[in-house]
Amino acid sequence: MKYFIATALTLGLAAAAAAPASLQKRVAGSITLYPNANFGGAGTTINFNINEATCVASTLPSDIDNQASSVRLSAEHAGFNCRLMDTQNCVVGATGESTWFFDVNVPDLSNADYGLDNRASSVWCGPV
Ligand SMILES: [Ca+2]
Repeated sequence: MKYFIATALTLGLAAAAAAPASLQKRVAGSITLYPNANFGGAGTTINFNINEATCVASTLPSDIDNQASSVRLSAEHAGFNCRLMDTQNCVVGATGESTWFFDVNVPDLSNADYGLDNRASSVWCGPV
């Protein structure tokens, strides 16, 4: 009986030691910001390959900064979510506002659920 318990413990420890690498989430995707609602106008795409919550765009190019009215993800419900901040560097605080975390396309950022039309200046994404 002792032999079996020791074996089980050994196997258990081996599995635990291997767990961090095998459980680590890494997700690759992209988010595209459009200047008009319903994905209208020339999109600006931000690609990412991340294993934790990351400010994937601390600033935005001048042709989309404070102009985004809709956003499309590389895939919906695909193991990551994003949020848009109205500040640079993904700062959310007393003066910073942001959208909710979303893992779906948002055709109209003026919708009350998001309320960040023409205001996004940085983008945060993370695995879920
Ligand atoms: Ca706009």
